Amino acid sequence: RKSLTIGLIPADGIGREVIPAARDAIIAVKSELPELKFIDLLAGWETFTRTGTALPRETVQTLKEQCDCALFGSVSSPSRKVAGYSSPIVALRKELDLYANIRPVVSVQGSAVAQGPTVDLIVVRENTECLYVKDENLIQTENGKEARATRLITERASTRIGKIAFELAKARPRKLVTIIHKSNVLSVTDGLFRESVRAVPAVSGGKYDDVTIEEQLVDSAVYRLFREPQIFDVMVAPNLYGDIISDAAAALVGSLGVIPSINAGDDFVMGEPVHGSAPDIAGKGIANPVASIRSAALMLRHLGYTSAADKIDKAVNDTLAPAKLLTPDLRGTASTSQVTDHIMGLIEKQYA
Ligand code: NAD
Ligand code: K
Ligand code: MN
Repeated sequence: RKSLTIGLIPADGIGREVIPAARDAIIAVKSELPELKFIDLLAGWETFTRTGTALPRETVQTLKEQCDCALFGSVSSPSRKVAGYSSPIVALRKELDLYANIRPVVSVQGSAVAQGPTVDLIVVRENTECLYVKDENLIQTENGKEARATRLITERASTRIGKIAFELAKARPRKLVTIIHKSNVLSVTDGLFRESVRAVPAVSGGKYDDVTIEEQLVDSAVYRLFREPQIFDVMVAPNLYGDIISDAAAALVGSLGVIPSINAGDDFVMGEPVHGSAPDIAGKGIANPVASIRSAALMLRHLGYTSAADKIDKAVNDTLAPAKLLTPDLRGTASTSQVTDHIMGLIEKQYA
């Protein structure tokens, strides 16, 4: 690659405060990267209220035609139904076929903010189906309203997310995949997910023979996650369980504000902090930029720019571990820009 074109979609709330921090971190490692180009793109609730669409056609087109990858911030989706609105992040994952949501949750060594046992796991969340197909219906019956939703699980999507999980596990010291499901109750849907993931080694020609497979019902998985998170290595889950588990795991390492993710497909990757638009702190300049900065590193790593990603991650860890300069979510008093500037300063020092 001669150049690297990155779409920036801050969207709403603190997305607008933390995506610029992630862009700055990428710029700080530019000597490790091809020529950089950034393109600002619109999406989100605010865009919807102004233009009538939460995901303008132009945004999707520019991503497909001009960008190598993208960074997405967070969107403020209303919890009530609003005519004409649907979540742009869910739509983008579908449009770009970003079928894997990869969320590493790691406690920082020596950090005062992470309490309890050491956590080092990856949640691999299926990103395109389950209840997120959003096929919901509301009808009026004699006994009042009745709502139904479709939960879609396919062999194809379960197999391909399974392959991602095995591939990640293979490269890790413990080489363990834990399948998360509830097939004791949902034997058809979760049963298919479980069977499809279990079948991955058999259809992969011995490639994953050294990977151990375990499974855990989703409710007890959450229980064990809180009691003994060190038993997990790579957790693979259908969309909804994966969403919930990764937010829960975030609590173990201090804050949602430090957990990155990528949405990955075979042809495109989009970095995205796991957190939402945080309306309670938006506009105050105190959002933790670490989740977004780490998402940028994860995206670069996925594209093969290992040394650039290593430099960013090291500067982040060297900022968190001494626990001197932290945002309020980690019980500090620093601002978004103070933390970002500190991380940038450490990256520059690594070149010196
Ligand atoms: P949230 O993740 O926005 O916030 C949960 C809590 O964590 C809040 O107290 C918030 O202040 C805190 N927090 C989150 N990120 C932080 C950061 N970087 N630094 C410091 N504190 C941080 O979840 P929510 O409050 O349930 O949702 C708010 C909005 O975000 C909703 O409209 C929801 O639909 C949306 N949302 C979007 C996404 C996405 O864009 N993918 C994901 C989750 C929620
Ligand atoms: K987000
Ligand atoms: Mn979530």
